[in-house]
Amino acid sequence: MTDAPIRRMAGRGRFITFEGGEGSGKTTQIKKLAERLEAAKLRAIITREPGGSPGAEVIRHLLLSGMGKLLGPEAETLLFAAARDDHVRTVIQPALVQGTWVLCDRFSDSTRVYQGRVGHVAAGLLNAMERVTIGDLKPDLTVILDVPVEIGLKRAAARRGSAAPDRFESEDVKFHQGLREAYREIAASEPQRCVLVDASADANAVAASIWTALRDRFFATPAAGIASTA
Ligand code: T5A
Repeated sequence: MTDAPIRRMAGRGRFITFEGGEGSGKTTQIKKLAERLEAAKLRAIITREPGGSPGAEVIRHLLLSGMGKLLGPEAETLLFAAARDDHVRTVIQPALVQGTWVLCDRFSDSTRVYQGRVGHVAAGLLNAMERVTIGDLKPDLTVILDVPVEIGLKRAAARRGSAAPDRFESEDVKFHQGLREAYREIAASEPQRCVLVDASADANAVAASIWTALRDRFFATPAAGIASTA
């Protein structure tokens, strides 16, 4: 595919988050996008949640092992928030300030969906946690990968091989269906920030849709903050 001229952008880097249910292909697509940005001579880092910084990776281990679940939904939510706080302060914000693009595998929408919508943690607690951990930091673009639950779970199982399913993969199909619906609702309610991408297609077709969304938002017009031709 030929791209419209990609131009270097001045100032703060762009913050792009990837969301979706289990096995929706976030990791695969983030790598493809990073390669594409690198080819366009834009500096980008890949990171993830929970985790992404040394402190947050320790908490990730606790959460995915199921330890957080034993503490109850509110305490588990606080652990996600503690990990996010460290990740935002030590990795995401410094990179954005330096003009680096940040591609993040899951962010606050995951908490809204997994702990809030499906896990029934009260909105008041989620709002308070967001104020503390992310403040005004909103993704410039959130790519929501939408795939039927059975396809996503099959992909996740194939990738996992003989390893045991983690804390969330082991939830029932109704839980995963709820995740999908909640993500679709977020995409519909925040079209400025979110793009819903059909992730059941092959990986290169999905990557092409994501690139089109990026191009339209960030590279199409001088008003989008373009400084000079790369
Ligand atoms: N969580 C996270 C919360 O509950 N609250 C929070 O606030 C946060 C931040 C993290 C878990 O934590 C929860 C959500 C999660 O359950 P994780 O290990 O990081 O867990 O796992 P996930 O984010 O769910 O990611 P997965 O690794 O399961 O899946 P991905 O990254 O979406 O998918 P990917 O790219 O690894 O692909 C899976 C397999 O499918 C193939 C790949 O090759 C791979 O084998 N694949 C495709 N096959 C066919 N067609 C395509 N288009 C394909 N794309 C990928």
